[in-house]
Amino acid sequence: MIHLKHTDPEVFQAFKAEIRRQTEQLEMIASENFVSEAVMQAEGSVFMNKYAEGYPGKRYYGGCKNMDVVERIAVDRLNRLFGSEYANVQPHSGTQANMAVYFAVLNQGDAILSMDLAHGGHLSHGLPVSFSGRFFKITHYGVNRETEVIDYDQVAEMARKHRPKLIIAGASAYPRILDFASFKKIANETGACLMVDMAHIAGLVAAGVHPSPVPFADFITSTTHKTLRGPRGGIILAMEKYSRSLNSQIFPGIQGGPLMHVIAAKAVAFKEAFGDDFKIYQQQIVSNSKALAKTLQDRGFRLVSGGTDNHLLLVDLSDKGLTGAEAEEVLERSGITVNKNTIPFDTRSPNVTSGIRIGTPAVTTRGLKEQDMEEVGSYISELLDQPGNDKLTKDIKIKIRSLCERFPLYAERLARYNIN
Ligand code: DSN
Repeated sequence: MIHLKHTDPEVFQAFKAEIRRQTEQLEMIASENFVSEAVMQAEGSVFMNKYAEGYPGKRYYGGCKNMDVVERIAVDRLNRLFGSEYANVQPHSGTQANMAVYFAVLNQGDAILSMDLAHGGHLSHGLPVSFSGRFFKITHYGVNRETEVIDYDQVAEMARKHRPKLIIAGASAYPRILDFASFKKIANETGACLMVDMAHIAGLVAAGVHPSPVPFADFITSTTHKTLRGPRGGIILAMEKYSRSLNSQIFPGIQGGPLMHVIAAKAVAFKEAFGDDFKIYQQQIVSNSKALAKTLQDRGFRLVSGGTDNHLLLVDLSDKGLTGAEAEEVLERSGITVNKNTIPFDTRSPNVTSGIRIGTPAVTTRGLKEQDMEEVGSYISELLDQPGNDKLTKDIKIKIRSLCERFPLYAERLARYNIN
């Protein structure tokens, strides 16, 4: 980073501070992860210097020979990884991927049935201030008040009543397995298309740790940077019959030039996802999540739906005298990063919330295992049980730092930047 250091010391300082934060704190935001050095090298490369509007073999710029190679590799790997017929690797984000699908299948004012954000859904699935809520008629299904899992009878009932053109399955704060076969049955019965947004669980799906939506969904969208452990970006998978329409909705529909450096990094991440070690990693994410869930439950914390089947858990703090926002702050002070999150039927606003969402993808990348999750779970419970205890905050901060040192991240880089 010698050039950055000399050209722009201010940005270099922020970079150093961020590498220190990522290295010395435990990252437990369910949607975050750490990419490999190879993924970072592909993204921070000359691929970023090129315009390549269009698709391989049909570009609007000269000099795209190497861009074609890299995009074809990414598409081919992605289709092989998930067993899909068609893949588009150009969406800049998950929301762009969702937008392209909506524009391919819907007209303005058409109806979408999707999961309520307050029950674990996503902004781009119809929040009134998102383009999705402004352009389309949205109705939401949610979880059952007792079980806190998706009520497929309610989904079916709502689909029969509202006759959506598109049903969306997928969530950003749902700790249980999604039943894609049931969604498909409902879509078939009511004449809707089915889109699965698998952003959170894409890595689990690739490794066979969560059932695949590919046999059931007309469209699948995802980000590439969560459990899939690639660069920040989006993808679309679909049946071949939608290929022309989706290609043109991405470009020129909603995007210009693809980010070829990101596509190169996506290709590398997809290659990494074929390995046996990636399968073991994904299994470990879930084992770690379950171990953390058990530790917190044993210490008296209530988890939404009573536990987890995937990479995240939602902790209900309603009976702890602490809001989600306060809990996020308390944990951050000791070096544990999580996010406040509404729980189903929350009475507090999304800025305050009654819960926190905790995820294990990033700590599992560092190498933490079940016994380490028990240790982390005990720190979390002590901190949340005694939020005003400054001595405890400091003691646990030291313990978290030493835990992080036991599982070094980008150790080589840290030495190279002479940060210690
Ligand atoms: N913002 C992401 C998350 O944290 O779940 C979803 O896109």
